[in-house]
Amino acid sequence: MSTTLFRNARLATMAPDRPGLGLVEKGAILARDERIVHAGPEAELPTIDGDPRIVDCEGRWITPGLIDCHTHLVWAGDRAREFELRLAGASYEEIARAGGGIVSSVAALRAASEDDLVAQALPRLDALLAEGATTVEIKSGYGLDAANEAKSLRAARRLAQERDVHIVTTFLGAHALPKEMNGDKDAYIAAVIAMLPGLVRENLADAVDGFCEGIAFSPEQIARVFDAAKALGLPVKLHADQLSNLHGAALAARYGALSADHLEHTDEAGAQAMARAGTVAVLLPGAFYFIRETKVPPVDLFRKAGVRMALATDCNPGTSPLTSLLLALNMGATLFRMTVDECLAGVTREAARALRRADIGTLEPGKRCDLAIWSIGRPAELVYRMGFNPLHMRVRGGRIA
Ligand code: DI6
Ligand code: FE
Repeated sequence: MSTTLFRNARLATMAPDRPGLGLVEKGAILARDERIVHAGPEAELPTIDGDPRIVDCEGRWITPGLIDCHTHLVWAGDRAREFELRLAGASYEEIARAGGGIVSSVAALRAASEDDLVAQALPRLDALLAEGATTVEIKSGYGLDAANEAKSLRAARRLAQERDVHIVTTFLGAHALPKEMNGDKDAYIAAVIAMLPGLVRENLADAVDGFCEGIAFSPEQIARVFDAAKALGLPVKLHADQLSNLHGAALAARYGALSADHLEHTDEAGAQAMARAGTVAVLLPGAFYFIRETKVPPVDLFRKAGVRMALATDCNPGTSPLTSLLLALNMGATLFRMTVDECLAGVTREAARALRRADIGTLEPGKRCDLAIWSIGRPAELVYRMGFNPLHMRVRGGRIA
């Protein structure tokens, strides 16, 4: 058994039973093996038997390790050319309809080996880890056939062997229509459903996602995928109401989804349905910023209805080539007018909820000792600054990562 004491620290515990960020001045965290046994005032530490390893935090702040609960981190190539076309006036939807967009990333991913995918994803993962991430969700959705979706998810799983991080995988077969389906979305949805049992057998997917949008799949088509996922015991989540209101948030809620994501066009009924179902709103300001959307997600409706809000990078090659959770925090506040407390909860406690992970996201006894230790004067600095990384140390399972 190994015991580690992080002392002389200030804590933002994010504990739900404490107000705001659950702050503790003169705090300490005691970890036994992978778990927290004490997170609170140093003066209230339990007696420690044996000879703990002691980390003097010199007054620094400790938050839970950050959680990026929505990324498409595994892809091949880049879409910088498309970026230039958009700068010249083309819209995201025009590019998608002309065979660019997601479909061009599909060709690149199919041509890449699993090793290539791991190698190309690692620098992006490293950027997230360098800012204190300890858990990262990764979706497939650039393979769009059984072999290439499985290859993507295997590459995602392998990242957890290459780096000290927890990876959660999501199957996003219903992301876009591949060329070879010749416009037949229903036939492709049937193919997506047929991919599920194999992915389950290989334990490649922790959840199932879809893209519900005019340029992607209809609510009815997504419902078919969700029915199949549910029958196999897989939780679902949804890219919903990003570019238009197809009532994706309500659809996600109807299926008890872990989260509904984007939500720029969600209406009051959608927010209320999410609140009733406990579906987390995952807000993605990087995509909003990058494709220059003008309609912000209805944060106030979410607050009023009691919908929990998470923030994530949506790291992907087309609409959010963002590998900074810290910048996502600033964008959540600046673009969406989320409070500092909401932003910080959004990349810790609420992101854990969006992944239905009860063992991470707060600093409380019994939770995994995944920490980010910051050289800052107060937690609001993490949200306030832009392009500055004050991470001092990352801790995973009680060990310095
Ligand atoms: N919504 C998005 O913003 C990304 N996927 C999705 O469903 C876009 C992905 C891409 O353009 O490559
Ligand atoms: Fe996404």
